[in-house]
Amino acid sequence: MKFNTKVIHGGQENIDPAYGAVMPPIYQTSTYKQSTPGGHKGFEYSRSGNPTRDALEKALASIENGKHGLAFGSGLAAMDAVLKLFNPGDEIVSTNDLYGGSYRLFTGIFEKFGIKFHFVGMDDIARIEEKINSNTKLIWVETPTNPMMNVIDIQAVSQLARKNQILLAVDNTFATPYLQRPLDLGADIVMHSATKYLGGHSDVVMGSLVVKDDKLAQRLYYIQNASGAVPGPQDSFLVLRGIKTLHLRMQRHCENGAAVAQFLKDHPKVGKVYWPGFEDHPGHETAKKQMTGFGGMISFTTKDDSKQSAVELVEKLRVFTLAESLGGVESLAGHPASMTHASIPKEEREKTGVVDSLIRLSVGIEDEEDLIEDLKQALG
Ligand code: P1T
Repeated sequence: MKFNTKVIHGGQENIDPAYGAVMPPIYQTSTYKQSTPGGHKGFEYSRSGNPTRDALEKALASIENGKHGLAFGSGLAAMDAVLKLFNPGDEIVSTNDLYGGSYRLFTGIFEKFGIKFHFVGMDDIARIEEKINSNTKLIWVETPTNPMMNVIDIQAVSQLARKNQILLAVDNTFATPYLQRPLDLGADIVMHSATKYLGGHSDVVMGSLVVKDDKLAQRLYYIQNASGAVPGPQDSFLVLRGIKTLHLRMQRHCENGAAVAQFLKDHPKVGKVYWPGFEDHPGHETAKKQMTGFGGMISFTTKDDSKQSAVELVEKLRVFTLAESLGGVESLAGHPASMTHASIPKEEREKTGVVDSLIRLSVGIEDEEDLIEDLKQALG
């Protein structure tokens, strides 16, 4: 099956044996009748498993070319499950530019439990290699990164991980499996904030993991069930529905992203524009190699490099909504330093370019002309 067919049919065989419903019913139930203790029809309690969630998990596995999908109550809950694979004394090498909440989970929660994190710029593989020692258990890659749009060579990192028998996890939230499939490039775990493009309509908070390896899937399933951060059936239904139009939405996100990025680049009141589709973007060649398009996420600075001009700009936007999050049908604008990345100390975030004049756009699927008009009026 090719990708556009998979988003609609992948893992969805025999979805409703009872009546043949084309979409799985929302099994709004916490538990299931047993005929004798332990005698059930595949589900016993909805933390352990629910048919609607199961349909979604199979779809997730299918579109990422994996074997096992696991859904969680949020993207951070999915990451939390990955981190619970490890023990005190274990070390993790992570990209230094990543979602602020991911950084907070690593440093604010798991460091306390004795896991050591190294944050490095992953444009140079040698920097990752420098941090690897016998305690290193995981490399955490986010690509393109949030919000600086750095592109990390998944295949190159996976070769390094394999050589050292370290797991590689890739946060594929920005790219989506429409543009990039990390498991095909050698990653062991692919993670999503399904809140974003997979859900696609800004109406659900959810996370997911997909893996190929049976043993790793079993360990993650154990954590999913034992820790219990699972999504409900209604949300599972919504994300499954969202996935069915992922390919169409992503096409438009990419087209609008390209138009908005070029408009910003040409505008005299704009400073730097970060979008991997530009030939002069340092990760452009890698993006061309591992992605099938450049997406609709763009970050840029204002020309005068001041917080004031950035804040004024986002306040003036009318079609773009000033809000956290990304990946929905509607265009959003954010000020990372005071919103999504406020949990990273100023000194740390400025090292990676998250300065006070930085604005992040999630370009939606509206008419391109309206988006550009809106930016034009806001830039004055
Ligand atoms: O919000 P949640 O579903 O828990 O996902 C966390 C997360 C993980 N990884 C990436 C790359 C993300 O962008 C996010 C969430 N990000 C935002 C809310 C944001 O506006 O950047």
